[in-house]
Amino acid sequence: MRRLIKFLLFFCVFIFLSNSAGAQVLQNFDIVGHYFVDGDTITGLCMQDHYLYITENYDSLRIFDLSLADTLEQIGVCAAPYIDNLFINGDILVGVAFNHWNSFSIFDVSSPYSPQMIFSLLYGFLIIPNVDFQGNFIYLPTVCDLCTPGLYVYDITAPSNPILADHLPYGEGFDIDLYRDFAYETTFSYTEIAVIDISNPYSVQLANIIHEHGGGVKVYGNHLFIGGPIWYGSDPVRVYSLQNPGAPFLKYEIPTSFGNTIRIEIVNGYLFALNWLSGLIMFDIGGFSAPESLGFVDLPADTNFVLPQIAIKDSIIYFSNLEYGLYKLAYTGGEMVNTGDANRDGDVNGLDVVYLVNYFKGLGPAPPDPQERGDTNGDCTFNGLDVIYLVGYLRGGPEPIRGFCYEPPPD
Ligand SMILES: [Ca+2]
Ligand SMILES: [Ca+2]
Repeated sequence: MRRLIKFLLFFCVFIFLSNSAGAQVLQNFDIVGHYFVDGDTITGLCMQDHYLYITENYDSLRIFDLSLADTLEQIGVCAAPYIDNLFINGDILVGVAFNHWNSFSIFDVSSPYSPQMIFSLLYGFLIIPNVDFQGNFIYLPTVCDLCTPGLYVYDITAPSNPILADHLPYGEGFDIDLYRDFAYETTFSYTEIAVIDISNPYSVQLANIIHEHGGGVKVYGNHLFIGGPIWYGSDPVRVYSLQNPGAPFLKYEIPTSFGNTIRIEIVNGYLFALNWLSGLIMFDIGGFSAPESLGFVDLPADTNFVLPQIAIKDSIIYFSNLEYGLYKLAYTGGEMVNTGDANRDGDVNGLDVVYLVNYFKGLGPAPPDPQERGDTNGDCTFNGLDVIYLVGYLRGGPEPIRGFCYEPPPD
């Protein structure tokens, strides 16, 4: 009953805020595409390589190949009932629901031209806002109606037949991210962050509790970023060090102008704080300078309590906005740092390896911004290991990343 009251309150205030927030304000962003505007409902959104995945009208999964054209070129579609958010890991796409009975579904997207729903759980989860993957396990923070809330862990070694590995009946889960042997889970009470030992996915243990507000959560490098939740309009994004992953300590606070950060995405040192009322703020958190706000987008608010998602490639951002469709946004605030592009010619390729090798042999100039463009492994030092990392990337390894290297001055 308490939960029902909370939801009704949530919804009523949402309607009030939705009606009072119709304006569209952008700073350092342009809307360069707007799709599905005729009453279509876009909820889930994610990207992998050059494929964009969305769920539409609570009934279908659509896959687009972004390499084919500037417009959206649909190449695959399948039935996908009641999905609010999408998360992808390799050939496995997981869809989750907030307020529908299809709690979570699994799709095989090994062929993007013919995606298949291979599993769907009609259970009693009321809300699964987020999902994270590690190995063959998925981690679902949940609010439940017909089950006990908390963190559910499924073994998806056989993705069409997920097996419940463990359940930690702690709190009502909101958002989650994983780092090494730990999961960091914010809860629907928004008053604490649970640190959960997941070294044995069949026996996960509560390891620590951070008594602070928590909405969106994201691990980047060896730092944990926590957004201020719904109702906390002025909460900053807090940055915790994960030097000791089981006992994060607060290192820095990034002020936000509109708080309510229910989701955080970070790509190559650029942090996107997604606001509950359908906007986002972009911060530069990479390199050695103090994080700074680069711009924001404030679009018409949703009319339902669904968490927006974004997908980012280069300086293009796709943003799901429920009944207002899918937006394609371009960042116009200047050149974004392309880590690995040591010679700053716009591409990351073998010439950058040559450039770095020459520099370390004393035969050529240092890269412009050596720490930001040359520190390809993001460990906040610039040395020969970065050349090895860059060569690894060009041979199919992980992408170069900018580290969060800022050290706030001592108090
Ligand atoms: Ca280059
Ligand atoms: Ca480095």
